[in-house]
Amino acid sequence: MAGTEFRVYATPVSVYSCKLRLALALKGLQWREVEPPGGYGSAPYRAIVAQGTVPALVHDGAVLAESDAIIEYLDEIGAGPLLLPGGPQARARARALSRFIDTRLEPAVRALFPFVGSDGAVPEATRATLSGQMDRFAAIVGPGPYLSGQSPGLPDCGFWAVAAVLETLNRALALDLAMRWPTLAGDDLPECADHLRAYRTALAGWAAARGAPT
Ligand SMILES: N[C@@H](CCC(=O)N[C@@H](CS)C(=O)NCC(=O)O)C(=O)O
Repeated sequence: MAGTEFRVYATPVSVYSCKLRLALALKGLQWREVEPPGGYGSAPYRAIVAQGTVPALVHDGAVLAESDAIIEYLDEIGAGPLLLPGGPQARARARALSRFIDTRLEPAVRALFPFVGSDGAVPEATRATLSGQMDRFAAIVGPGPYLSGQSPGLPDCGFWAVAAVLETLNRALALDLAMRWPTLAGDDLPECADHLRAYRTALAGWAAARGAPT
């Protein structure tokens, strides 16, 4: 990949930005990270990235959005080690886990954001939805040691980012949820540990700015 720059639009607190950072780090790539001009969703940013979401990747004349699509693109152009396993069934399972994390688990976690620093208690229904999705997630995880099998991959990146958010919310909202994860932690991988540490610091700053315990 010599000579081709990877420019990433991302923000410090965005869970999907963290997911992409972990994928880039696992791939051993260098990238230049910039914040979206005017913030995500702004007109100046949408002039560059039509979706208005972070993360986005600018590479070789293309502007790509959606974390899964970006990570699969990096696999397909041969950038660093593959983050999807070999074999159609294993790949389908890894993609299904990643979709579950992005479309079921993460939204159930995100539903707690409005309560951070607010006087209102988390409604029992919101909490029940989250613990239900955590149970379903635990039920679909394979034998490991990583979500994607023998080596860390696409679903691990998304999961480690969401787990960091959940740990922050658990403290900020005193949820008392059991934080036991079914597979190995990204913190044990030297290439991911610093990114996860920086992400947790950003999340703690976000919670503290809202007056919540960190
Ligand atoms: N499915 C997208 C989700 C990206 C996303 O929703 N990112 C949030 C920040 S974590 C965002 O850009 N929100 C602004 C918006 O939806 O307009 C992905 O995987 O990249």
